[in-house]
Amino acid sequence: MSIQAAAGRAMVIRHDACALHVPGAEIWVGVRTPGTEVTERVARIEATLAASGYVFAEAADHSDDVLASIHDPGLLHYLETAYQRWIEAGFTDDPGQDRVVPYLMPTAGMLDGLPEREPTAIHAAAGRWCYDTMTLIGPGTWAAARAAIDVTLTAVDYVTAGARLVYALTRPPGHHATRSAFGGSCYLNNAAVAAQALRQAGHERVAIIDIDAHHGNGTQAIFYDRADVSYGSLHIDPAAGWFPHYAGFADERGRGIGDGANLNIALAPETGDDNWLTAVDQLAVHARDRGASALVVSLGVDAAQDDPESPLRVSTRGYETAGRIMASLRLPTVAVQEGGYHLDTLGTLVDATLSGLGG
Ligand code: SP5
Ligand code: ZN
Repeated sequence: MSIQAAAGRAMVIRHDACALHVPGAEIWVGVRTPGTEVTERVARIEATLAASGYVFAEAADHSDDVLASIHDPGLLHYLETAYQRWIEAGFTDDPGQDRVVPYLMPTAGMLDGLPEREPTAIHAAAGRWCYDTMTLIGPGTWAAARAAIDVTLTAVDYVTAGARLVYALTRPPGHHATRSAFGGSCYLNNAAVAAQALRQAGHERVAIIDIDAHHGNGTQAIFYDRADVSYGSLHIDPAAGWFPHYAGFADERGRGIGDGANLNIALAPETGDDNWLTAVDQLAVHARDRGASALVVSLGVDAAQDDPESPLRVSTRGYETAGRIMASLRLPTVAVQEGGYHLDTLGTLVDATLSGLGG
């Protein structure tokens, strides 16, 4: 493997299959809306980075080893087989639903202590592993999500081989996926897989900094009881009524030996650059204080000015500064793409952040 990228410039890892996920819609408050996590996102980011002269490499196939240590095998098996089961059950014709969508979720309150059984019907299983109605499964969903894991693990390989900064152009995103549940347009947790792979490559302590506009409840949950992988996130305040609503509060600091390894900074609508960057600074200090020797950046750009999914109003220059703040940690870094939905500025925002991260 040759590390061809110029000093200071991120290398980009990609996979054609990340475009195969076509959610088709998001069911939001019961209404079928077009959705914003669209296939075109990757093409837009790729076009901008290619025009800026980044060096690209194709993802290489990787085994399920790391993936299986992050996610419940039941979730992996479900995601791999759900669409085929849905088709075989005939839902495309009757009632006319061509994507896997849950209709019933077995919440803790519903079960009230009963064992969680594997339901027979696929339309019941659809709510066994998924916690919202916005994260649909289509024919290419598994292929794309699994390809994003190969993109992520290939990025880790390059960093392990000595690259300072590698960008994993992942789609679908991952930070809302927990060990055994998916949602928030995420299926498999790419950033968590990156952190775990860096641990297995010999980094005793890994830091994750999540700058996506939303709290990465999945990543937080996966490492909540651990001291070796810290998680820091700045995000739109869930208490102000924003997804994921039930997580992302400042008093969530980790549990047991993980106490203090988790840091949430919740920000008000219309926060803008100054206070957003102050929070990025605090996350960098936290990552340094935890003694990390490698960094994973959950690089969502949906806090941007024009993004339809958040009101944080961060500028392109703000993203570049955020990159520079994180680069000041001087750690080998894997940046993993999360959200970002304003197609016309998506590539520029990612480019700006990577430029800053390049130091
Ligand atoms: C990875 C990531 O950024 N996931 C974000 C998931 C949050 N989606 C919440 C969508 C809420 C409904 N949006 C409909 C907007 C109607 N104006
Ligand atoms: Zn987001």
